[in-house]
Amino acid sequence: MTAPPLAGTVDVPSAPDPDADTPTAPDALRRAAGRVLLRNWTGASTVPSRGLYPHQWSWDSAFIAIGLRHLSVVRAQRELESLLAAQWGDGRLPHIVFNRAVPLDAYFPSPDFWRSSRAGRAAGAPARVETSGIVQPPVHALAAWLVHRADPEVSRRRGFLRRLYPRLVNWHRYLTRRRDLGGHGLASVLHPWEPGMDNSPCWDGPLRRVEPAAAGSFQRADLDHGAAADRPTDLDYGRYVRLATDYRDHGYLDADTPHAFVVEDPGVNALLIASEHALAEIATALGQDPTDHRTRAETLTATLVRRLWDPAAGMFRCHDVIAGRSVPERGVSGLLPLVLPGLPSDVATALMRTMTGEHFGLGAAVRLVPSYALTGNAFDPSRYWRGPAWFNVNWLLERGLRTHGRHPLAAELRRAALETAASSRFAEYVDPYTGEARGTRDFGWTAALTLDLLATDRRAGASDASREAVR
Ligand code: 9WN
Repeated sequence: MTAPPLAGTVDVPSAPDPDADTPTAPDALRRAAGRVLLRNWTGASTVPSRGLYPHQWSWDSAFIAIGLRHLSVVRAQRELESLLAAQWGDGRLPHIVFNRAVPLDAYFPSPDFWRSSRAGRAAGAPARVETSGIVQPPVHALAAWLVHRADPEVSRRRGFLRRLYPRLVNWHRYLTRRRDLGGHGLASVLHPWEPGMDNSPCWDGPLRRVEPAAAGSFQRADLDHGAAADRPTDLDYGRYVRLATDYRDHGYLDADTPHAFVVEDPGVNALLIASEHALAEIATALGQDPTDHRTRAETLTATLVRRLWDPAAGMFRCHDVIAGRSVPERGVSGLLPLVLPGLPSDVATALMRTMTGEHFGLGAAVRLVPSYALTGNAFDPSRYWRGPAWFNVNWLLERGLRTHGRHPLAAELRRAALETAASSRFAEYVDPYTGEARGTRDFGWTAALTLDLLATDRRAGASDASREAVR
């Protein structure tokens, strides 16, 4: 694959020696992370990985922008702008924006599988760029707000929030209106790729209803870059392909597709609420009334707790809408509502107990929170979302711990994430017990969130009074 050209127009610190040893000192780590982001930048956005994921991914871009703001606020703004430029007329933000310079066989499913500009025309797919037709968790308004705060002056001068705000509002409207397929006031996901935790054991039950696409009818590209034992199985892929094909063949129209997979995921909804809080901040900064956003955030939080909280488990559960029952597996998305400031305090306390208890083991069995319960039958420390620890998830939980006042535990988690990012060469994910690298290396959000955690650590260490500022 020919790598798309790098744009050299935005100021980014120069790269350190690529052959240097594991960068442990904060400055060395910062430079090494910056080098990954520099290499993964394509001119308008950042690829998660040059080999395995050579296009722009939706929630990756949000996390990457959060880190990029420490290197170049303009580049961080452009990261989000380029993603939002591919928004569909119905408000959806596609989970992949394809780079036309990349050969079709570099990633599967490629643009000729999704055929968005034709198949998605009725849903308002853009004509000029090819995208996927599904979505990923809505971290974007939160990212936009954090990027703005990094340099409000540059943001104002470029009209950053003013241009993004209506698009972000439409994005949330799509999720709250068209994706409330359960009819209970929460957004549903229609495909295991949508919650971003593709191969979580939480999807095993709901996926059993899906007839897999025939094995020879598609050609995976991921196994060219990753170990088969770390990736989803062919059977899972067959089901992913079937769901995406059915959606495409119904014009990506949510109300018209006979969905075989509909799940309410606590992680997706928690991020929607966190982003709705961010929209309230953005509206205020633009001199507009934030009340609707605040009210929606409160209502969604109450619905999330009412519908997905499992007090006996001490965590949130996914809900299989088609089967009409809660998913018994303990996936880490059930801990993500900890990022919410408006969570009832008994719920927040129970979540933190679960995070540090036998199932997730933080601070005892493991130093980073695994993607699935250590005690679960399907636990596998290496396989995609079935046990390994991911950096974006741990970044969110670190933020949640600070939000709910657990500063020493947050600091420990931060240190563990920083050390592991350094020792794993910014791995995509790691074995939660050993910290050993899994998946691809030089992964975009691992590098970006390293920059953000370094900045948080510096400020948190400065003085107690600075804690508010790091939120
Ligand atoms: C499918 C890009 C993406 C992440 C997801 C992660 C993985 C893709 C894949 O990579 O998913 O979207 O091919 O497996 O699961 O969270 O956004 O980094």
